[in-house]
Formats: sequence, C-alpha cells, structure tokens
Amino acid sequence: VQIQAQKKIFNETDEQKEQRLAWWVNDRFGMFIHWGLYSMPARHEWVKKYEKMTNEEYQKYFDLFNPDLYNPKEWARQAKAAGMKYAVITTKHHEGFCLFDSKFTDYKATNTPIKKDLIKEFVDAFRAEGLKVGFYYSLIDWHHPDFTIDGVHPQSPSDASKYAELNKGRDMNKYREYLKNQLKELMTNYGKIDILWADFSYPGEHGKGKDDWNSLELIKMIRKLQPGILINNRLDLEEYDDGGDFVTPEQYKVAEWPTRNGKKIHWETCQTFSGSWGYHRDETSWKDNKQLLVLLIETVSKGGNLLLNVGPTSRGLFDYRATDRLHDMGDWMTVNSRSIYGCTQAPADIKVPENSLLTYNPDTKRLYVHLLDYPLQRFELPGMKGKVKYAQFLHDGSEIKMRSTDKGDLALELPVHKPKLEIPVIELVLQ
Ligand code: FUL
Repeated sequence: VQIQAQKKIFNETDEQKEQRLAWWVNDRFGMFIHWGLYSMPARHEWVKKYEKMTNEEYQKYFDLFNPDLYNPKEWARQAKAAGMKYAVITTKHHEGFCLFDSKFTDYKATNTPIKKDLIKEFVDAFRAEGLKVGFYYSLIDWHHPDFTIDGVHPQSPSDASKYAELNKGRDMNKYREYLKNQLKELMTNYGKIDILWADFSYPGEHGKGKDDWNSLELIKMIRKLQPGILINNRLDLEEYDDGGDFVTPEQYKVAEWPTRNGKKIHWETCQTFSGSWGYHRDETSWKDNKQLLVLLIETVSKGGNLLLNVGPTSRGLFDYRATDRLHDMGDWMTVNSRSIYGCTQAPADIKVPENSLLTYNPDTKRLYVHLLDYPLQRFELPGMKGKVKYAQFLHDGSEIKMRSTDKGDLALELPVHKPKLEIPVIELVLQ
C-alpha cells in the first residue's frame, strides 16, 4: 500500500504535534468570551449587520463604551470554579472594534471612555489563576475602510456591478497588511499565548478565503512568534495536514469523532448558553444545567473539547444567568472532574449501557459511566463480567457492589435513592 504524501507547512513530527497539544487534550473544558461594542445594544454580536447599521449609526456605542465594572480576576475566578482550564477572548470581532491597544487603528478600547487595554488585564488575570489564554481574532472586519463588501453583507445588492461600486477605493492589500500587523502585535505584546482562534464565518462560496487573508503567511508568522501555540482551522488551510491543529464544530453536537483521511483528528465544539455569542438581554433560550453537563460529557465521550461561551455585559460583568450556570457546573465538576480531565472515548469493545455516556482515562484505565437517567437499583454493564476490579460512585467514593451474571454481564447494585447531583458518575477500575 502506498501512503500518499501529505501536504505540510511545518517541519514537525506527529509526536511533536501531540506534545504541543497535550495540555489541551487533557484539559477538555474552556471558556469562550465574546465581548465588544455589541454588548451595549445587547441583541446579538451581529447586530450591526442584522439591523443594517452604518458606521455612523454604530459610532454611539464606541463613544459611550465604558465597562466600569470590568474585573477580569472575577471572570477568571468563575471560569476556574466551573472547572474550565483555559479561556479564549475576542480581541476583535467582526464589528472591527479592538479590545487591545493596537498601533494600527484608532478603533480601540483605549480611545473609548474606559481608556484601557482590556486584553492586557484579561491575560494577566487569567494567567494569575493558572488558566491558559487564547485570542479570538476575526478575519472579517465590518469597520475597516479597505475590507471589501461581499455577498453576505445585507446592505449589498446582489449584482456584481453594484458590488464593484460599493467596493470602489477599497484595497484588500492594505487590509491584509492590517491583519498581519495586528496579529503580530497580539503575538508579541502579551507574553505567551496558548491559542489563536481565528474566525472567518462565511467561507469560499461568498468570495473570500485563505487568499484574502494570506493565511499561509499568517500561520507561519504566528507559529514563529509563538512556537507552542495552538491554532484552529479557520484560517481556511485545510488542504494542508497541519493547516490547523483542531476543527471547530460550532453550535452542534458531532455525531461521532471527526476524521481526516480516515484518521481521528482533534476537535473542539464551541457552544453558547443561549444562542447569541455576545450578551443578549432578551434571549430566553438558555440551556439548563443538565443540558450543559450532557454537552460536556458527550463531547469528551467522543474525544473532543468544549469551549463554552459567556457574553459579558457592557458594564463588564457576567450576567446572573451565566454566573448561575457556571456555578452549577462547578458544583458537579468539583466531585466529578476525574471523568473529564485526561479522558476520552471508551475503548470500542465496551458497550455503552442504556441512558448513559462513557468516558475513559487511558492512563489510569478507569471507565466512567454517567447516569443520565437514574436506574432503579440494578444496573447492568453488558459483557463486562471479569473486566472490572472495583466500582464506586465518583462523587463520594462509596463502593458499589458488583455481581457477574450468567450471561456474562456485570450487575451493579445501586442505592434506590438517586444521589443528590444532576448526573451521578460510576467509576470502574478496570482489570
Ligand atoms: C462565528 C461568528 O460569526 C460568531 O459571531 C461567533 O464568533 C462564532 C464563534 O463564530 O463564525
């Protein structure tokens, strides 16, 4: 069998790549933070597009942006207490506003009433709590005068001649230079950065892609300035084997572990609490605690990471609905995180019992059964006879008695009363 040569950008062995990704694969759970001027209208981070606002109409948010209650130490505390190990913040979203102090634009936080480099404070606070830090950076820019208007721009008419008219005088070369300069600042001025989460949300068919950003040049520059950094797949370099370290399914649960050329690849699903990424005052579609825990467990059960988003308010606080949920997840994680950190998909020969999700720690050889629907007393693990040394509840370390059945299954004797937590976990020490 001939193995096809893979197209590669970097000179890195698979082993070296896995080493670079080791902390991330282990940690599993991170916080996404979408913060920008759009937290003021508080009706979606795409509000400028959705409501067809001009730069002039949007300017009021810039003039009044003043998150006087911003205290990233408190954000970091909440993230850590929830069991999250890393955080990725929007340094610039599609609206073009920069939360960091950039030499290449005036459209930045230091020129608003808050007069601060918000990213600098964020990095310091999260680092101090022992969390890894990542930067989201939007390749799209609805504010920059040289960014060409394209097919998804709601203000754009559909025919090409009108685009040409709208794009007159706009020079993507200048915009490309701007991107490069800003990414260089971000990769240089804030110490070690663990993740670069580039974002580009409407690929190819709308006339933009890797060539519009000079992605190849960008990724080389980023890795040179931050050799240990992880970069997501949204630079649109998927033709290269190493054009991104992980894929980023957005707002949906993958059916199974994603693959590339038949090989399992690293993945991270990003998800909101309620639909919008930016703070949305009136949204009512908030996921409940159980749904959020299932999301986390199910993700790990398929070998992935969860990046769960908070949209802080324009005063700089986490909304109580976010705080409550983070707190509840933290309660669960305090006693159950052993079934998350360092865990992955269970070995293929282990059958998943009814109404449960399995995760597995290959280093400790422990299998975790997450009981989504608490069974009455007897719980059977198909085909597991003779394979388990010991069984206990994870939350209180209490033994669960086991018995083999004639059919080759393992029967566990559970207490009649469901332990007082949303999803109880059984820890099985395998032979
Ligand atoms: C998308 C963006 O358009 C959303 O606003 C959000 O940032 C999400 C994570 O990526 O592509």
